[in-house]
Amino acid sequence: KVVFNWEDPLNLESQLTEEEIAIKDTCRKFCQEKLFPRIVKANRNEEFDRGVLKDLGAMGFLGATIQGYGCPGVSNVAYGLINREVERIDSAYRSSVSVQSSLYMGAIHMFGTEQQKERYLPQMAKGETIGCFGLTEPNHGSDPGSMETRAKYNSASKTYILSGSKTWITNAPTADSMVIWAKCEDGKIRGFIVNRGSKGLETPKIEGKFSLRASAVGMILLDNVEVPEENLLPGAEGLKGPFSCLNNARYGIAWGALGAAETCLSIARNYVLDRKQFDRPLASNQLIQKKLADMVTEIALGLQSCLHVGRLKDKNMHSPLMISLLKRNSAGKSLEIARVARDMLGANGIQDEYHIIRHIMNLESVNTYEGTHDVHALILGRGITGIAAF
Ligand code: TGC
Ligand code: FAD
Repeated sequence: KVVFNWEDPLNLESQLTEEEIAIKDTCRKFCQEKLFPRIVKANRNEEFDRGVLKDLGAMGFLGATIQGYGCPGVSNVAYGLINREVERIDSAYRSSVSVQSSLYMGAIHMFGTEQQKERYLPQMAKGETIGCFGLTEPNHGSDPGSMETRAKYNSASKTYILSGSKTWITNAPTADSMVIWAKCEDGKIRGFIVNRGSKGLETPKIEGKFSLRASAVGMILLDNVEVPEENLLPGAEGLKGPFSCLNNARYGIAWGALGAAETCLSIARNYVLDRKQFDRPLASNQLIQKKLADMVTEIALGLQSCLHVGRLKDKNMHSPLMISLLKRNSAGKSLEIARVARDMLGANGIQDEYHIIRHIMNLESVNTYEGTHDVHALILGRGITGIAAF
């Protein structure tokens, strides 16, 4: 007889390979033992810890899908499972994985020269150096195609001069190296590797952030920063450069956000089983049970769709629209699940020792970055109707 397991109601485990199960279990143990004990304090005090990236790197969780350059070359499903385990603890830690793996390392791996890959990827895989990805600007968030950052070629010095500003950049204040997207004189967007220490480069931290408090987010100010021509990523031309990196990061977020929702579900379930009102456990009320049933259903269906697209991705049979559908669904539903879970804990739900309020605050960002919930609706709307509404 098949026993119903509320933590894995559709038996996702049975659809994973032995290697994927081993990666998931190792990652879960690592996250619960090494990351969980740090997070309440890190979030409360707004502390970003470089040691987290080193620890993740030592475990082989950075740039995990890349073959070679010190990376293990695991499946896209395994990458998703890593994101899910890390985000069970906190979206800020998963953000570090997304930015380092999919956005920074992904850009260099997909579009860089052999020399760039050999120089940057192995250190980034170990978490010894930190990368970031500068696309968003103060005046251009959902519409990066209108960016104002410019790159001008100087043939005498064989350098590009970058000027402009980027904002809301994860890891910017601590990054050793940055992938910056800028418009060249021919009007085409290209990617450049800009290293810390470059003259004219500043990366102020954005203060007063009440979401993803365990990650450092900042601006990148480029005042005629000179970069050698060998820092151009030669394989990327036009917006499809940054968007190709975003496809991979958005796919990982789709798994990750559901990990945060699973944590909220589990805390809420334990709470309503323990807590008595009107002389009986909260869990014995129909309203409470319906909420749990809705959460379990959305998480299970969401994970199945992530698994499905992950398998298609491994065969290169996915499309960016599938990923928009997943990212929008997972981020939006996980935020809703976290809010319902918070409500089930009453007043205790707003206290950080119970974790759910932290996940809600984080998921607000997750629902906004890498394309807002509504922008992904518009991407899907264009796919459905053929009409761009943005
Ligand atoms: P559009 O005309 O649609 O496309 C321009 C060119 O790009 C190609 N393209 C894609 N290629 C690969 N993958 C995708 N997903 C692609 N989407 C578009 C497209 O084929 C075209 O190529 P070509 O050769 O014809 O030139 O461009 P648009 O300007 O109309 O775009 C509109 C829209 C809404 C799709 C787009 O701008 C968008 O996605 N906006 C959202 C912005 C966004 O996601 N920003 C993310 C910043 S990074 C971040 O948030 C990191 S958070 C980090 C963390 O996890 O902590
Ligand atoms: P806007 O584009 O100004 O949108 C504001 C509102 O208007 C949203 O609700 C949006 O859905 C809506 N809207 C926009 N256009 C339309 C339209 N045509 N029709 C209907 N509604 C519309 N960026 C990076 O490049 N790198 C990073 O590492 C990075 N990290 C981030 C970390 C955090 C914590 C956060 C919060 C953001 C980060 N971002 C990063 C930026 C992120 O990608 C942008 O915030 C996001 O793309 C939205 O842009 P915006 O904030 O300028 O909002």
